[in-house]
Amino acid sequence: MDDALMAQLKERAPGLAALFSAGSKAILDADDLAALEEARVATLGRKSPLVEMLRSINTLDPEERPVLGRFGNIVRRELEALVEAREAELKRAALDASLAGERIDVTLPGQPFPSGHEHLISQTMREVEDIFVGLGYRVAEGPEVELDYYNFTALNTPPSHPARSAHDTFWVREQREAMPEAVVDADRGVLLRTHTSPVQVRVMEQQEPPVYIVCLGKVYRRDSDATHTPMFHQVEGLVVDEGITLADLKGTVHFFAEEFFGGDRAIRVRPHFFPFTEPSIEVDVNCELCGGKGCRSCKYSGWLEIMGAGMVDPNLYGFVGYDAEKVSGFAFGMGVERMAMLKHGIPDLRLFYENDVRFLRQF
Ligand code: 2NM
Repeated sequence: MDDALMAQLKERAPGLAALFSAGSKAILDADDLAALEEARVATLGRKSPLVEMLRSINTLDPEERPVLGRFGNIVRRELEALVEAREAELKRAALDASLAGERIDVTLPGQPFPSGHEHLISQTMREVEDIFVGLGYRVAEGPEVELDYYNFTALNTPPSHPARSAHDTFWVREQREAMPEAVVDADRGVLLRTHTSPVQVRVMEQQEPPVYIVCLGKVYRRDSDATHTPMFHQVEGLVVDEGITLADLKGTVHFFAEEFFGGDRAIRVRPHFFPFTEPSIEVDVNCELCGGKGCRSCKYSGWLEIMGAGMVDPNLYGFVGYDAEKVSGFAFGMGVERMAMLKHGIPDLRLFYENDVRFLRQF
């Protein structure tokens, strides 16, 4: 209400002016919607003095009627406008408050999401692979379900060899099932590869020397106890070129041992036997845990056995069409689980396969 109107109201209807002052104060003082509704009922409700006065206007003195009627309606409209304005104000304040309460800070860091990593066996295979790739070797792959021919026959392993027995090998299809009884063909049997060597045979079949390859992957043997699992991982290497000697093998293994285990390492070789190499050796690396004095890890010998190896038996070249008079080569094989155990001091093979994250996340 503007000042001029207020002055007129005070002069000509002081009672209404007082109602207006009290009503507008109650409306403007309401600090939430419930209080406002209370103030509205008190000033503008059916039983409020203002509305009662307007309802009974014809009972008033005829001279006062026009003045009270006109000013009464003005006061009512003004008060209604005040209620509306105050209601909008309070709703706006309530919305602002709830928006402020619900505000999110998009710059806060999110919920941490734990990320996994490669299994230690995969990491170890990658490490070994990198060392040989650094020396110029290629990585070769082949099937895990393999033919008898590639797994045994072409690797100089005769039918009488114990490794071929159902006691040691997982056969998928036995030799006798593969062919009619009359023409038993030992090479048609199907099995889970017992080593990665068949991959090397397949590579030699496919390409002429020089060959510098490593094969990494799963192999399967019918073993299961504290130190053997039916599936484990192997890395094998093969070099065939002109003029390759045992000295090349020893130099390569020494380089590998220092790269893999770190530091200055010594290796030693002992004679051994494998069907596919002649001569064959076993390779040890000096135990760094005890500095060669002897400890549990090296079984008190000062040496850790890390691989089997040898010069490829010239007989093998006949299976793949290489000229044994022109080329020579070496091959080696190692168990990935064993390498990881030696490098990280892991006491039990089974830890690799229990998938206990308290073990796995240490690596
Ligand atoms: C070993 C030990 C010695 C080997 C031999 C061959 C192949 F295919 F060239 F004949 N591949 N791997 C080999 C030789 C593997 O593992 C203990």
